[in-house]
Amino acid sequence: AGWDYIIVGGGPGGIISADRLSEAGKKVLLLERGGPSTAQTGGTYTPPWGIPTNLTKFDIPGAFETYFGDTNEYWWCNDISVWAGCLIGGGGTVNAGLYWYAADSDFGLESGWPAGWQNHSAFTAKVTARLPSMDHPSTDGKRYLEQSSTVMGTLLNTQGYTQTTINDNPNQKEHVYGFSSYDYLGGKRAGPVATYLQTALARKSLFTLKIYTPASAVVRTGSTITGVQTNDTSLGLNGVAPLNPGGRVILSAGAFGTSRILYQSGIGPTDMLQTVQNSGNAVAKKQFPPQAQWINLPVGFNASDNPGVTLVFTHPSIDAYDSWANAWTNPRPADAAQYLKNQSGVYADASIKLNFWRSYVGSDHKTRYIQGTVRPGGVSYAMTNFPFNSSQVFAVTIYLSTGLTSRGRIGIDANLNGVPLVQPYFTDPVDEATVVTAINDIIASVKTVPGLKLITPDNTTTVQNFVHTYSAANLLSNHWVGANKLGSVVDVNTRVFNTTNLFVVDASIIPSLPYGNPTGVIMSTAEQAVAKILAL
Ligand code: 6FA
Repeated sequence: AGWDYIIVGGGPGGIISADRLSEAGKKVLLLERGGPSTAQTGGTYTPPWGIPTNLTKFDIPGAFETYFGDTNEYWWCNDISVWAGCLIGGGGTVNAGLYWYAADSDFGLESGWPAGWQNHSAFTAKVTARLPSMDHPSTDGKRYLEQSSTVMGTLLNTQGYTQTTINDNPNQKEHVYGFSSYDYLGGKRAGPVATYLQTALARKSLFTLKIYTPASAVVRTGSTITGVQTNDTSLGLNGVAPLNPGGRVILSAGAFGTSRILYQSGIGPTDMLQTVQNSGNAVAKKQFPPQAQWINLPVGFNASDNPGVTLVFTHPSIDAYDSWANAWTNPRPADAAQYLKNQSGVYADASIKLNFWRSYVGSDHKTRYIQGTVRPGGVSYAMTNFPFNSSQVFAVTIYLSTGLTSRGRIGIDANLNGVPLVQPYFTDPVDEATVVTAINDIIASVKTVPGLKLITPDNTTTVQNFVHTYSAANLLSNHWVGANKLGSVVDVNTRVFNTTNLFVVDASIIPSLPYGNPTGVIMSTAEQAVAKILAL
């Protein structure tokens, strides 16, 4: 009564792994610490809009901006200090849904990937066949609330950018802009939950999903894993879910979640293992091995996240949509009714309307890309002494993506909460200088667009100082990769070094950030990882 594969974590990495392994005839247990999310998964958090609907906060793209600051935020992991989703679908259920098909350089040797990972296209195609991207998610085929993309497109045209459909040519990220590509289908959030998880669940004899079932550690004898410690005694003696002989465990608990499970299993750098050892948390320490069994690996190092700096503008054409403040509690009645009727209108996509990319060569002669995102609203980013009309506000965030060299470290604090130990932003000053240059380029063209006003940064600061003093909390973009990097913590087949049957398949194995928001690359990575694991 054991399992061929036990997968910990039902985010994009875990769900895709579970589906492909059960498809291959393996007996698979998927453990998810959180509960239902979208209506399809049994979620019931529907909007207080008067009309009966089964569309939850996680189904409705336009609810995205209201995930932050709700009264009952059960979807966020309560023991991780940055935003992370702890429910079915993980971050993929609470993110903005921006979805970029993987480019070749996203898996390139130059991006830190080991040899053997470059032929991603067949795996990327497996993902896009099930989850085509959508740059006009509204079911009537129209785009809504597009004033900010029109204004910003006008500005970018003066700088030699070309408008394209971004996912038609993922390799082209030089001076291009385009409408947001979303992981939404039928005007609703899609992602692995709506697709891969459904085919897995249909394999009733092979696949089992256990929700509200946190795993604290793997159970191991030296280098060999025999099971996973859970809180559910129906899964085995003392809550240990057992592996079949030859079975394997895959950790897909996200950058912070997977790192913590490794520490609590005695795998990681000495200081983190000592933190577990010194903790009074008996549940976390249930499977913690004696020091002679510790496996020293750089779990948590090399962590990376895109630094993002947000500029705030006004333009008379903009409808700031009240900066989304009322989108959940008190929507514009016509927009709410239109969405509930046939999943069309403003609510059929999230707030981000336009995206743009270009490269810069730094003083170190390295090439770095910036990604810009444009959205109506964003009044909370306004730090300004200029008077402004808040109903005409829009925000442009400049992220540093491919080529960013700064790295930080994630880990756990004394309470075993997941935390950044060293912030990953601008540890290399050339990264910071690149963002400053990119912002100066945008600002230089503001005067070419009639009516366009920059309100943040204002005239009390320089761009250099504005960027330099931008807080880590504001730079955060929740795109953590690298903490369990291929080649450092896991081998080329995603197996944790010095173990025989422990694997990691989630964002944390990805060596460096891709061009765009990472889920497209994470999903392709999961497809390729499963193929490698099955081939072992
Ligand atoms: N990525 C994009 O591509 N586009 C976006 O628009 C985008 N936006 C956001 C965003 O707005 C926010 C607020 C956040 C938090 C992330 C965003 N991202 C975006 C990033 C993207 O969602 C993540 O990179 C992606 O979800 C990472 O996928 P992974 O599979 O690596 O990991 P997850 O954190 O998604 O899932 C881990 C799962 O494991 C969760 O379901 C969690 O509940 C579960 N888990 C954790 N610890 C566990 C344990 N001990 N036992 C059992 N389950 C556990």
